[in-house]
Amino acid sequence: NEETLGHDAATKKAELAHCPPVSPNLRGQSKLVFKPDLTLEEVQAENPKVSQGRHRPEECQALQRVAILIPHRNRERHLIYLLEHLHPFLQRQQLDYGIYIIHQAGSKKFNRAKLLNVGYLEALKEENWDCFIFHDVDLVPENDFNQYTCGDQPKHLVVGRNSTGYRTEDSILKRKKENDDQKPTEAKRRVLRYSKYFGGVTALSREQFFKVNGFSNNYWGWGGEDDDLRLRVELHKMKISRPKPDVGKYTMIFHTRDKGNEVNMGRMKLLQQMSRVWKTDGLSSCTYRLLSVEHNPLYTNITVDFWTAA
Ligand code: UDH
Repeated sequence: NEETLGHDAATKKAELAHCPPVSPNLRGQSKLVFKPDLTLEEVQAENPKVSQGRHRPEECQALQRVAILIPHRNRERHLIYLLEHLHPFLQRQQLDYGIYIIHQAGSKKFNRAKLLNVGYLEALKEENWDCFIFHDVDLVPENDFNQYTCGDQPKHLVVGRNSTGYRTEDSILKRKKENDDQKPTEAKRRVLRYSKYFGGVTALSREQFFKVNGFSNNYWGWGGEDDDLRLRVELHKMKISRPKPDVGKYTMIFHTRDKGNEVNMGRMKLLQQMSRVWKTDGLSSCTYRLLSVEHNPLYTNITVDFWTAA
């Protein structure tokens, strides 16, 4: 009967050995192909074992439960491509994972960081995830040795992107800094001194993200929120780790700047306030109106509105 079956399944799970630290199913670097007319239904058919955006290995007990959080608005095509590549990628890594899309309703200013705070808070209502991957929708990992797991320090997983010739982000920033305003203000110099790219795709454990009070909620439009998180991490004496350049490679799907995500001209000022405000601006103060939580086959869709009272 059903009760016995349930018991058997539970016993079987308890008996499963832990998965190895490095999965035997990894393939390394792969060339990514994006079919222009690919549909979500096709991706669904390619992933019959994924249910409600979740999957865990059958052959062993995953080492971590990992939630992938993707901020989203009006990037449906990118989402299809990312899902197509990410599901098999995560399965090859033998992870117990769930993919969450956090969708900002309306057409007002986009807030990537606040969406990611919402994702963290809402995902934890469903499962006590060990690890969170904060993932832009347009970045597709090329090498499955790039582990989507958390370590004892926060991780930045994007070392190089095809769009910038896979140059490491530090070398890009260095050049940018040299070409920037001839005479940067003292305040700007202070902020830039730490400048190291921490955007695109990052991995923080549940505890690491909680410790820094998550992202700031105050970055509306493009830029700054990733630097703010890096400053929070550094303030808490954590050290960012990165994969080797040949492993941390991503293909960035080309796009132009989105409407509603114009450059945030106030970002430098916000960055300077970080050490004063991090305790009161973050997960602890993240208010939003939850419009819906839909469990789709390939992902959970969380839709929020920031512009009407919670
Ligand atoms: N995002 C959306 N919808 C938006 C804006 C942002 O889904 O309207 C999400 C998405 O996950 C995206 C992430 O937020 O990957 C980061 O935003 P972004 O892709 O605009 O940032 P990025 O730095 O690009 O990749 C900046 C604009 C590039 C214009 C370059 C023209 N040469």
